[in-house]
Amino acid sequence: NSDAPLRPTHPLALAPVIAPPASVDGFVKQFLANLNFDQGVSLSASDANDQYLALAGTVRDYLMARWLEDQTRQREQQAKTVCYLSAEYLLGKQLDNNLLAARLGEIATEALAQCGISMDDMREVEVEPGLGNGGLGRLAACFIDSLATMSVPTIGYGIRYEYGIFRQTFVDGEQVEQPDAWLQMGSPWEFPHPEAAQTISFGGRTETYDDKGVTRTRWIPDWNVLAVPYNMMVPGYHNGRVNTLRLWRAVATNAFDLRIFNSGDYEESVRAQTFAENISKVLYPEDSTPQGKELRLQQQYFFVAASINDFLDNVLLEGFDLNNLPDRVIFQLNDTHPVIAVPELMRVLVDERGMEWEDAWAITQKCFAYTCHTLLPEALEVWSVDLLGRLLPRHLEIIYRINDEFLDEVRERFGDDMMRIRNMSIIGEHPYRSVRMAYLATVAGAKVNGVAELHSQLLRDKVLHEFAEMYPDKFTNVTNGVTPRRFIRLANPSLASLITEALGAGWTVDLERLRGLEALAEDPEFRERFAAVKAANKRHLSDVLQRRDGVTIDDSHLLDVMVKRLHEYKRQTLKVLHIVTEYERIISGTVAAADIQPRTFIFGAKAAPGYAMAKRIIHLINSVASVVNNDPRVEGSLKVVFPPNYNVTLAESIIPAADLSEQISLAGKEASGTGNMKLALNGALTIGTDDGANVEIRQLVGDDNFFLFGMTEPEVEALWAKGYKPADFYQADPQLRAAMDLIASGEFSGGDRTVFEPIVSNLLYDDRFMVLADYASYIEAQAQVDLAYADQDAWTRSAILNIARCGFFSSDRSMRDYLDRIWHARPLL
Ligand code: GPQ
Repeated sequence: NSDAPLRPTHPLALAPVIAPPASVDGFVKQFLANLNFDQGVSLSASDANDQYLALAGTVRDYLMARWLEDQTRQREQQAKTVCYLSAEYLLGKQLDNNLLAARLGEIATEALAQCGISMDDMREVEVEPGLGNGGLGRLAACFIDSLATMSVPTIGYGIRYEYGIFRQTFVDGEQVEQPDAWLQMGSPWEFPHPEAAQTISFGGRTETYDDKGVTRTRWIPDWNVLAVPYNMMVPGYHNGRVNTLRLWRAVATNAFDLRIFNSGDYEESVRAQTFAENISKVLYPEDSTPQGKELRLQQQYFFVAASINDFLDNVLLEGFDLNNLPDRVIFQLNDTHPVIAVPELMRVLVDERGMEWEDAWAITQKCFAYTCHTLLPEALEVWSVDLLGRLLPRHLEIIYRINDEFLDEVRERFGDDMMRIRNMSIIGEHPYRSVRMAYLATVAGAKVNGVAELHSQLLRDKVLHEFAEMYPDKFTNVTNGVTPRRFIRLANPSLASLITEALGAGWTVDLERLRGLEALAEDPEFRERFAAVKAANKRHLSDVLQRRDGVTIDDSHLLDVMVKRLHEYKRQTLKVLHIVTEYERIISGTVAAADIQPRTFIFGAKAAPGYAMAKRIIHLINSVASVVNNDPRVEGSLKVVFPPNYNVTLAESIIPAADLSEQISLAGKEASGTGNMKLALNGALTIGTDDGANVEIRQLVGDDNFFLFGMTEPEVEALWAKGYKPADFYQADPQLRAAMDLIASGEFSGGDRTVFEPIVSNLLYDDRFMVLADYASYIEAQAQVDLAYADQDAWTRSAILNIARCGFFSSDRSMRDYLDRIWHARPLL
């Protein structure tokens, strides 16, 4: 009978999955097959991009068997799955990472060589997917790497932006943004699955109806889009596991209207398509300042609705009892961007799956946990009730009901305290009625965590103190971490070899083993070898910058590094004031150029395109650079380098070369920082305030190996309370006055005093982030840096101790903390 399924007869068809042989020969064959059959070119006719795409395809082929096996294993075991919901994943390049995970590095390099291709050329061709802004997005990428390495069943859910973070260029020292067309030359690491698309609805209204005597609500939306999943492999390091990153692309439900097209109105015929596809068109380039844009709310709902429904429809087995959902999944909310997932899960459970409200709410409260990444009040996302109600009317109703019941609970607990009710309400009334997404996440989440000890403390004591009073057990801390695979093993291969030689290879997955370097810090020969690695990394950075931007750096200089998004609270202006101070001291004759420790200052920073002050500060840095670098009086003593378009790839060259790590935010403003961890783990000493994870870094490395300066958070508060007048600091400190006056004089702007006047007057008369108050202390700490660096051998010892004592900052440890304190999930067998 023709309906009977065909039984496989070929032996290969009986194997679960197939993988090419892990040999140079096997690799060559697979590579050439990809080049011929997938790229459609012969080796002799291929260009570097063809070769790169075929190479990526080959690496994929090796990982494929493990990926498919893991999918089967995860389906069979039905273990609790971590669903990480994040609007950003700042992945960095994939080729080296995946070669390393699959232990294919040497085989692939040799195989390519046999085909006359250099691996370095392939690395150059790859474009990094910049699907995130900064720390928050890079953290998500480190976390999924660690979860795969720890065999934890995980799905990373996010958005496949067609354009990632803008490419930064400088024109006359000012930032100009170019679109990041990262998909243009092909994207070999992703697998689209149009057959698994989800339909995502928007707008319309709600209505009640009678369902066998029960009144129920339904949502009648008025437009929808398709969410098409693009899967990427997330290979674990040397453990044969491959998890999935599933990014959603928006596609129109009806491609275009043929009737209108045929009538000749081509623009109108594709209007719906353009409209729908705009949803995943571009990453919002704001960092720590959400812009209340309608399209952004569309993006947020789009990706979380697709993710939740994907999990319920496709990951759960048919007939799964949703009462057991908390045993099967935890949805981790990476900041407030995905928080609209809370009412979405409620809507699905109540309206679509017919669950009672109380039961659905009990389940929902166990399925979500929320990570907050900020302390800046202006960075807490709110959506106007007006917009939310127009775009997602049913979700707004659900939020109102959650809030009503929550406020009843508040009254029950604390009495009819109007002030408290107003403060804690999920709905804010001023300046307009709005939904406070952080409060919704806090009420709905099983746990709320900050990202460093100090940050979590300040969340409990300040930002969310009334919630912490009500739910003390909800609040916890998980200090951030970074993946040692990408940021030590791959970025700093010479250091990695040195460590492996000394301690064995286990440190890559057990970073506390770096403790073993403490003893070696006392060994002069080891110190010498470490110093040689640092010098080689500086020369490598110099080569990279020479090729990229036509600038070089001198490996005899102290390399002073400040790389992070441009933000006033991070205080790049304080760094500029230090540079200008050093410059002024030399040109005024206060010190002889020959008497100072030669330094190269390197900046990397993008400013949000709409953040005028941040862009002006970029202009100032570039202007100071161009004057300092062209003044023969300071030649050989001071150099300022600001390569454009700082990204993960450039970070991987800068961080291993750094001597000094600038972590100089105003205390109480930086939630954690993660660049601070990467730099310390690569043997840079930190100059920093008592802020974010700096606090924990200093505790671990010890005061002798850290340059602390500035006010503490309580001192900052006290100064505010007393009344902060920055101009008083200016008046009282001649050195500060000289530096500020030099900027105000037009020295760095061709005599034009207007260009940087807004920066100067902001510092003098407003200075929200107390740059002037911390200036003297910073300059003093920098003098200590110079003194310390003069003793190269002692400096090297401190650098090694920094590495030895920072194993805590592995994202593997962060993942263990999330698993123990929040997720209660387990590695797969
Ligand atoms: N962070 Cl709220 C971002 O990168 N973007 C954001 O929108 C917010 C926070 C950062 C934060 O500033 C750093 O201190 C953290 O180290 C990082 O998130 C990861 O937690």
